[in-house]
Amino acid sequence: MALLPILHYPDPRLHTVAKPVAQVNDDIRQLVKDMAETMYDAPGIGLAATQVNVHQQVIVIDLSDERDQLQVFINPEIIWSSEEKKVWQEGCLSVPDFYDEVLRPSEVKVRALNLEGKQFELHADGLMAVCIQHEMDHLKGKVFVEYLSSLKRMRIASKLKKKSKAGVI
Ligand code: K1U
Ligand code: ZN
Repeated sequence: MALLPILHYPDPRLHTVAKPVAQVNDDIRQLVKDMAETMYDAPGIGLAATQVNVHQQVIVIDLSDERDQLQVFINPEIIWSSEEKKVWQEGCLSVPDFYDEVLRPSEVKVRALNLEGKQFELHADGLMAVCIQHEMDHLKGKVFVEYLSSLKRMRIASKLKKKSKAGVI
């Protein structure tokens, strides 16, 4: 297992669009193990492969208090979104120490492959729906700060560049 370095906004590599996984093999299973270790260590509740500079459609999520309920989504697609929308306070391991509100569909149905390459569907609401949409945005090259005003985004980018120069992140 290995801890993978997490890219920080405004790193342009965060805007890379991830490619579908052609085959769920041992390399992908190793990537998932490393991503899970990285997410637990951060700590976070989700992580997309894009954030560790791997541009394949892989997401890990664990919302459990005990940190023992890992959920893996390979080649995820949202096949239904609710009309109803809800605002949630979001954070991001690629935007450390910033949290802000984002409006998204309150429920989604996602189709994906599991670690055995088998297709499954999940109906998600609450934080799970938010987290799936946030992580799927990463796979499309979108960071949650892009939902905020350009002024907020510029301030965040400038603060993170300073922190990065100072070696704080
Ligand atoms: O994608 C990421 O960077 C992970 C991100 C997921 C997320 C959080 C909140 C709303 C939407 C998506 C995080 O995990 S940020 C850290 C965080 O929320 C957290 C960390 C420790 C304990 C509980 C939450
Ligand atoms: Zn994120």
